[in-house]
Amino acid sequence: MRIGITCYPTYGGSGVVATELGIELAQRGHQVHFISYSQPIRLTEPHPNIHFHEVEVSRYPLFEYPPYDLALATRMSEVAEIYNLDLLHVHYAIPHSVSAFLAREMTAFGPGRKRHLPFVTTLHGTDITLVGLDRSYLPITRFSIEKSDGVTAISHYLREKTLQEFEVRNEVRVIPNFVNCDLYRRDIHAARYRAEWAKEGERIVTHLSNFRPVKRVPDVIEVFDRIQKQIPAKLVMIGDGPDRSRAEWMVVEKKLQDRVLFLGKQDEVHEKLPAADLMLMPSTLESFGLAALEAMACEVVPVATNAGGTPELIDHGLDGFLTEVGDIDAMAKYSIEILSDDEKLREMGKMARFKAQSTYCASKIIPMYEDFYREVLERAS
Ligand code: GMT
Repeated sequence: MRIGITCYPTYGGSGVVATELGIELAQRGHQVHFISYSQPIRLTEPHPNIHFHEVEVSRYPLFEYPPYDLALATRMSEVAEIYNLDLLHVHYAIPHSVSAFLAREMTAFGPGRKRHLPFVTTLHGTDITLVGLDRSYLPITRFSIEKSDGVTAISHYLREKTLQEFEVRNEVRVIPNFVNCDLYRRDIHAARYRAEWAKEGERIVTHLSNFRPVKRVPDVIEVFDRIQKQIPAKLVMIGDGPDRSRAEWMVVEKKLQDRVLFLGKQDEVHEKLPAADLMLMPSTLESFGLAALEAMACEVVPVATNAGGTPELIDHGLDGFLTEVGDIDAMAKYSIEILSDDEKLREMGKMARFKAQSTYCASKIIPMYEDFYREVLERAS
C-alpha cells in the first residue's frame, strides 16, 4: 500500500506512535510518505520506502496566524496525486483530520485526477480529553471524526470517552499502542548507562514524559524523595516541558542534586530505559501510557496511576503497580517494597516484558492497522 502519514513530529506519544508505525509499515514493504512541518524526531534512519514531505507555511504579513491546516491539506492532496497514495492516516484529530478531510474533498472535486482518497484518524488522548472538549474545538473535532473513513483509538478507555463525550456515530476501532520488542529490551544497553548514572548497589528510578501538568512531575520528586530515604537510589528524568524547572527547584529544596539527573529530551530512549529498575508515571490521566509500555518491554517495573487507559496495560501486583492519582505514599510504598526485593523485582520485570511481548509487540499490532486499512479501502471502492 502507499500510505500518507501525518502527525506532530515533535516529542510526544502520538508522534512517536505514528513514526514507529511508519517505520514498521515500510519494513513490511509499504511505501510510507510522512507529511508534516518537520521530519518526525524518531525518524533517524533512512529507509528506501520512507519519504518525507515538508509542509511550508507562507508567512505573509497579513497572516497573524499562518494557516498551517490549509497548507497541510494542500500538501496532502498534492502528495496523494503525485505518489498515487491509497490512503491518508492522521494521528491526533486536531487539526490533522480536518486537513485530511479537505485533502479528500480536493482530490474528489479538484482539478487533478478525481477519486476518493480515504483517510483514517487515530485518536491519542488529549485530542479528545482536553483539546476536543474545549467548546471552540468540539464541533470541528466531532465533524472530522465523523467524516473520517476509519477511526481508531489507542485504548478502550479512549474509545468509550470519544463515543460518550462526542456522541460520534461511526465505529471507533481499538488498536492499542505498540513497542518494538527487538529494540526495547534489557540485555542490550542496560549495563552501559547503569555504570554512568549510579554506583554499585544503587537502584535506578526513571521518569519519561513531556513534563506537562497532566504528568504530575512534582509527584515524581516527592515519591523519589521517600524512596531514597530508605534505599540507595538515583532518579533519571528524561524529557522536557513546562514543569521541568519546578521539578528542578524541588530537587534543590530537598537537597537531592547529587541523586537526580535531568537528561532533557533524548533521541535514543531505547538505549537508556533498560538501565532503570523502576518507572514512575503518576499522571492525572493517560489514555494509554506509552512510556510505561516502553519501560515494560525493557523489564522496568512501572508504578503508575489507576486512570484512563493505564489499567488496560498494567495488571496491578503482577507486572507493575497502580495507585490512585496523587497518592504519593502508596506509590512510594510499592516502589520501596519492590526495590528492596531483588528476586521479586527481576520477576516482575520479566512479567512486564512478557506482557509487552505477548500483547503489545509491533509484530502483533501492525497487522491490525494493515487489516484496518484494507477494510477502509474496500469500503471506499
Ligand atoms: O501525553 C501527552 O501529553 C502527549 C500525548 C500525545 O498526543 O502525544 O500522549 C497521548 O498519546 C500517547 C500515544 O498514544 C498515549 O500513550 C498517552 O497516554 C496520551 N496522553 C494522554 O492521554 C494524556
